[in-house]
Amino acid sequence: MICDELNGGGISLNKKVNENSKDEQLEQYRVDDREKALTTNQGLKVSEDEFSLKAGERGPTLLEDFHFREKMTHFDHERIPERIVHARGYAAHGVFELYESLQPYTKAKFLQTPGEKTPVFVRFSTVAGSRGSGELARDARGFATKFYTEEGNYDLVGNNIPVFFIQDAIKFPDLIHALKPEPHNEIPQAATAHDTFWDFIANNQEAAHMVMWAMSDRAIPRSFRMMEGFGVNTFRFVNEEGKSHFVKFHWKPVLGVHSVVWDEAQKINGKDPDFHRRDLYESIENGNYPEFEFGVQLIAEEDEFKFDFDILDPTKLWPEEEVPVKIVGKMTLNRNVDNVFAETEQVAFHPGSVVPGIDFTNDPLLQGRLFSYTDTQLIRLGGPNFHELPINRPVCPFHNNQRDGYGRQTINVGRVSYHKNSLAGNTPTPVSEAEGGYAHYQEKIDARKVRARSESFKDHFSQATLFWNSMSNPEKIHIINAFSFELGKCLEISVRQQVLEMLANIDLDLATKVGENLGLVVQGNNLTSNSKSSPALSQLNTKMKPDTRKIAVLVGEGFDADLAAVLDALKANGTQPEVVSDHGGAVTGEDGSLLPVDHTFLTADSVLFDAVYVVSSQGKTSMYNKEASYFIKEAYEHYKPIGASFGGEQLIDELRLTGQLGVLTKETGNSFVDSFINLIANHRFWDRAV
Ligand code: HDD
Repeated sequence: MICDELNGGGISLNKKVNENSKDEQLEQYRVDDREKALTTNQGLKVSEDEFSLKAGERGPTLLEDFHFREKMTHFDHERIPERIVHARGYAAHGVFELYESLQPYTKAKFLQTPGEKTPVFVRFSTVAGSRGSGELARDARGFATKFYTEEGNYDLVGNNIPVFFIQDAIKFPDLIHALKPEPHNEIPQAATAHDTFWDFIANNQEAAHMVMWAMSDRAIPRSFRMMEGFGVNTFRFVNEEGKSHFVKFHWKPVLGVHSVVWDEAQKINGKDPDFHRRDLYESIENGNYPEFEFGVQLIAEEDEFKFDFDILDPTKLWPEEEVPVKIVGKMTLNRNVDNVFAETEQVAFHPGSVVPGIDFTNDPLLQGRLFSYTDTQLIRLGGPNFHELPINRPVCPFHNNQRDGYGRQTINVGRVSYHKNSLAGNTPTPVSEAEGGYAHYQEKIDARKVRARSESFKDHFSQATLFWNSMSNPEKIHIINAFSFELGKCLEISVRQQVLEMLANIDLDLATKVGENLGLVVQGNNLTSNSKSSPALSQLNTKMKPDTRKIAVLVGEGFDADLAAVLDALKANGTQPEVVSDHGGAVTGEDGSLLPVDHTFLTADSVLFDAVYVVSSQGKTSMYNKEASYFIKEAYEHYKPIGASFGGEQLIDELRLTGQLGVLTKETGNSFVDSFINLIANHRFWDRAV
């Protein structure tokens, strides 16, 4: 489609929407202040910016100092309310490319032609914490994508967990009140490990399924680049013939789904609370563009009732083995934002921003979401014109009779701002469905108005058990430990006991083991008898790749001259070796060559790396050995691959780690690199005895 008009800062005249359209639009708003004269906001050149205007050098500041007043007033108003949920987020620009046409299912233009590229903007987030909270919180992650399509903005506002805590949006304020820090003391920050959250869960057992995900490794991802995304709610595709399919949306990370361990997550929050945003930012800056494949699960309308769960229930997933995920495209994030406030903070998502061919279902959580998102932007972004902010503008023209309001930027010319009219030829005018006008799917409804929940929504445990059954042994241990940690932080024994009884409804063994850790006895029985499992749910079945993994290379003075070749080979295999030593600057090799040091033991820590490579050094000090030993032991306890060569084996031996699972000491040269890369691709060695 050709965008044939310039609309208040829209894209250039007569230009087809392509992958660069959004960037070109944003370019009109970018300002580079470098090498310019300092002015006030009125454009007045300023001669002095160090001192306020005073009555005498030691006298009071004068009210007439308009420069001081403007500067200070602007500063005083620089903050806006943070998002009530998903406050801590980080975003990037990218492009979505379609592989396979979805034309049989939807008429959405950006999903018709293989090879078609659409600009996107993606914001990842944690849910519970404030804007400044640590990013390794045990929490769901938001995964919100704005597609700037030729038919308007389409927002896919999802999470990295495919189900939700509640079935009806009316309970969302209750859930979030229980989840957020407790109101009497505002503790704890960005954590579910407190009484009100678990009291809510135990008394609203529809949360059983999501809480299993939230206590699993999914809630502590290694990277935004290594987690799945899910639209969660059931949406509807409508094709050109008006036929409808139910659809669930998926993002599958090309690098696979990987997590850190809980002890590591807590330490990272202290060592580098920006760990996830730094990872995303640096990956894009280094050209390691994060990639996610786009998939859909489709159910024909006539098959709506063929499943042993209600497909509109947002606490249920559609097992991939029953309803396969059809991969139809790929998103690549290839550009960091220029300004976090202007873009990441001001972006406004809304699951109700759809294009023709994508529609809603009666999923009662989705229905409530359709109200909440616009409402929240009104307070957060200060009025009804947030769609005019550069990051939110569609790349196609928009015309209507809406006018005025705080911060209005568009200058709508003419005197007509109403429909119907004769003075402007009755324009802007609605267009027919055939011409691209959005028409809601004409679902037949024959019902009474009731405040009720469908009987088909009342099984809260079968899929929680399905999730548990699908976990590998190490994943089960992590879940048991997570419940034990979280409930162990609850002060009320009654809350702990109630949750334990809820767990007994999911799996008695799970409940018993958590009970043992808490010193409590399970009273109830296992309600469910679901023996099904879904291999797609286990992270052990994900893709294993070494790409972009960070290796801490522990090097002291006097390293072997052949080290450089090994480091090059590790880089050639897609990993990122970084040199850590006991001092900054460079270390000197036995042949006099210099190796720049990236970090010292003071500024780096094993939790910030995926693997450790230990190299000998003749001039090692006892302090070096102490620091390196701590580094290696901690990496070992976090199940990470460890390699040693050029005499580094000696330290591994002293630590009694030689021959342990995932510890490589016996090989050299190319064989060492190949074996080490395989270990790194394996991510972790869960069966290691620690
Ligand atoms: Fe929501 C933000 C995802 C249920 C109300 N939500 C928000 C964001 C994501 C999600 C990723 C952050 C967007 C951004 O980065 O700016 N929310 C979900 C998912 C849900 C869900 C996957 C379950 C299917 N949300 C949900 C319900 C309600 C809300 C049931 C209320 C009825 N969500 C909001 C909100 C937020 C929001 C209050 C806060 C900031 C914002 O919208 O822009 O409107």
